[in-house]
Amino acid sequence: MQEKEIRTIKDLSREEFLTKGHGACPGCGVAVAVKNIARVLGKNTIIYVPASCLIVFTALYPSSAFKWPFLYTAFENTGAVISGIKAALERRGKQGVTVVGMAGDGGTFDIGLQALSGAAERNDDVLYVCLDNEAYMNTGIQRSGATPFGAWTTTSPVGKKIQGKREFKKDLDAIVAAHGVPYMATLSIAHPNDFVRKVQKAKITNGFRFLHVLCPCVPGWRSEASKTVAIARLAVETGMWTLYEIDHGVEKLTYKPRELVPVKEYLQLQGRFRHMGEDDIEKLQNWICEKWRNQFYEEVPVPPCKLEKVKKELILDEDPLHGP
Ligand SMILES: Cc1ncc(C[n+]2csc(CCOP(=O)(O)OP(=O)(O)O)c2C)c(N)n1
Ligand code: SF4
Repeated sequence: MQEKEIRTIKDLSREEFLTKGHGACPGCGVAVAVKNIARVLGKNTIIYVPASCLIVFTALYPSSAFKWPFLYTAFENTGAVISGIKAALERRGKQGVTVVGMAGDGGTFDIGLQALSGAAERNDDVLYVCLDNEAYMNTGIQRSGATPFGAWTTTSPVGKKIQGKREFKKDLDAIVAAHGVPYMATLSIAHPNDFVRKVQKAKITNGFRFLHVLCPCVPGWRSEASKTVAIARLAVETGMWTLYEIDHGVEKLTYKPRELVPVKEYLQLQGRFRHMGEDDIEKLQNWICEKWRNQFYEEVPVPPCKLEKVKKELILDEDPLHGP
């Protein structure tokens, strides 16, 4: 059957597949992302979720907030399990079922990378979604390969020797792209039309598809629940998060900020960056500018990437939920 094309969020069906009754924190970016992905994927879907916040807040045995068949085994296995589910369906002659795995950044960037790479390299007909809240949140906020430079976590603490994470975020998208998969895209919950179009494309493409969603996390980012979407938007406006897709080898920037907002505006809404001094902010700003130049120089003019001098200390507009 021909899929109805989803061009804007208004084209989405009202039918929910992640229902009420889940236990996510108020303002959870993961919950917003999954709810909307589920509305695009629709009825004929099977989901696998490894250990992560998502499994804890949606599916503690024997109940589940998903209206889809649901499977869970181990943390590192998302890529392998979704490939296995699809193979079993094919063996039974069942067509038209979307098999989706939804893992956190810990389960994708770090612990699940091998299985993800295997499924991508074989071009298995599955959809892999990385719900990136930039740390191992479910087990108490430990740093992952996705945690940005400077961020406080329990394993990248703030003290005399180090001031938050010293390494920059791993470019997982480049790793996935290097497998030559048919479709991959980065998503933001603050750009709903771009979001649903990409999920729709991922749904109807054959072969391995990868969606990477930035998901602000209230306790982990030490932010206000009411600011989740604003923070997600600033991530894109500052260039900390880039919205693009690679569709059968054609790379396209799907949203280009008019000019990059200084990264400090993004940092100051989050307690995890509260300790950052001028030097570290400048390092992060330079990293963003370099990232733009490297990735998009050929295709789009580099947005003005001016580095403003920081005149005052970072100020949180409201108290964070927990101080570092
Ligand atoms: C092999 C293995 N190592 C560690 C754990 C413990 N563990 C369960 S959930 C989790 C953190 C998950 O982090 P992430 O994938 O980023 O998802 P989030 O909780 O942030 O949504 C860890 C370390 C495990 N279940 N299996
Ligand atoms: S800890 Fe973060 S990712 Fe986990 S449920 Fe709460 S807001 Fe969502």
